[in-house]
Amino acid sequence: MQGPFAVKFLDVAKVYASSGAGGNGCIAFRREKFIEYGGPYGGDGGRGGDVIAEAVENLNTLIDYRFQQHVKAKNGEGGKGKVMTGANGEDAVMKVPVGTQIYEEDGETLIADLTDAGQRVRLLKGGNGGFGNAHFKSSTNQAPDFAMPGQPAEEAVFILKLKLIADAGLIGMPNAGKSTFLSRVSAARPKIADYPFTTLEPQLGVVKIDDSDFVLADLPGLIEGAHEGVGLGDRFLGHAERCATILHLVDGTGDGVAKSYKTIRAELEAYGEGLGDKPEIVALNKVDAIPEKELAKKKAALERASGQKVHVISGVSGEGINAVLRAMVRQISARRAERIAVKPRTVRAPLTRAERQGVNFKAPVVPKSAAAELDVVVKSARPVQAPKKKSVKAGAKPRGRKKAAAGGKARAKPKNVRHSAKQRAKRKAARR
Ligand SMILES: Nc1nc2c(ncn2[C@@H]2O[C@H](COP(=O)(O)OP(=O)(O)OP(=O)(O)O)[C@@H](O)[C@H]2O)c(=O)[nH]1
Ligand SMILES: [Mg+2]
Repeated sequence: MQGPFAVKFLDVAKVYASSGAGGNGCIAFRREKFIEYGGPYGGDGGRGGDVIAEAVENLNTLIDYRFQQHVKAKNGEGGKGKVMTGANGEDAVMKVPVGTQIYEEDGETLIADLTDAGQRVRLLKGGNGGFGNAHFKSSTNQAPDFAMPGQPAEEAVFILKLKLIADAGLIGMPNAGKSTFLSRVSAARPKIADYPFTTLEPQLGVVKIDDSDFVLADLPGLIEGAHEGVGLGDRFLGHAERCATILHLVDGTGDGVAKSYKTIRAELEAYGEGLGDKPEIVALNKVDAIPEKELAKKKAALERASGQKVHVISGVSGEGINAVLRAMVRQISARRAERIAVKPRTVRAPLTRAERQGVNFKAPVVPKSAAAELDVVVKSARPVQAPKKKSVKAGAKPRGRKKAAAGGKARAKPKNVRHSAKQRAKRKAARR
């Protein structure tokens, strides 16, 4: 796959979308027996439908949009006589898999990132209906003979890109045993064969271990130079970007396990997008086929190269697999906990007047935890100043509100009292 957006994504689709135009307003006059001067009687046009994108659970690919590239919402109906408003046009809802990103035609300007099932965004707005002539009647124009046309539809081209949302990704050279591992730990049945590049597109499986489960993606094999397009290239690595962890499988039957480990690491670093810093679990695979005297040497070499503990496993015999899965679950749970902590809390609506005045509605909403990290000063509601305390003489009688608080009957504050000229002069003198 070549082209501007071919590099990092498996599933890309181009969609030509247009919203519905608004219906025209109607020009009509009331003409009925026994009703003189019926007057203007034309209704308004209906609204055109919107184009909406919605993430749904049961879709996994964008394949539908390869076959159906045009999405169009219905136009609003024109207004009719008897002041009847035209029907609104139906919205066009584009159902896309969870994890779809919607870009403008350039393929780079992100409009929406649909990461949760049920999430909806309006991509194009339908045109409003035009007013019918009945709308324009007034005392000075009792028989308007004009109406407004409906607003035109909007049109745009969108690029949809799907990144699978897997919790963990399987990375390694071709033939490292990635598909075998996936078929061992999940119900997925990817193709397994003794030649490189058996897997041509990512495969997903749900792994259940102890009380937890997670989604594991088997990604096509990488070879040296993948970031320059050698082999299948690194376009599938986009799917690993959102994983909490990656499981790096190294074929233990081959020579140079450290070298093959380093080759893959170099490809991850070259790909960028933070893949090089992602938590990684390293496993020496196919232990059932490694001669015993070589095992310790290979494990030590791999540990030296990776600088971490290496699991010794076999996708065929099942050896060591549970320990690897548990290590993955630990990293996935840590990431899930992190996400929950960062999720913005629902903000309570300001209740008092002072709170309302203190809210800057135009300010960006930053969750407090994130603000601390970003070193952003989150302005809270303006502090309400505590009333100044007046020194009260000992034994003085409480007056006014204080008297009311003390249980006495407060005198109502006089409103708009007109003072006499003498009183006004006295108050003026006092102010000076
Ligand atoms: N002995 C042994 N053979 C294995 C093991 N895992 C995989 N194999 C064999 O290795 C070969 C390649 O396995 P796959 O699972 O297709 O490897 P892959 O990493 O998915 O390969 P690509 O899809 O081509 O990248 C197959 O012939 C498997 O039978 C293992 O644990 N032990
Ligand atoms: Mg495979």
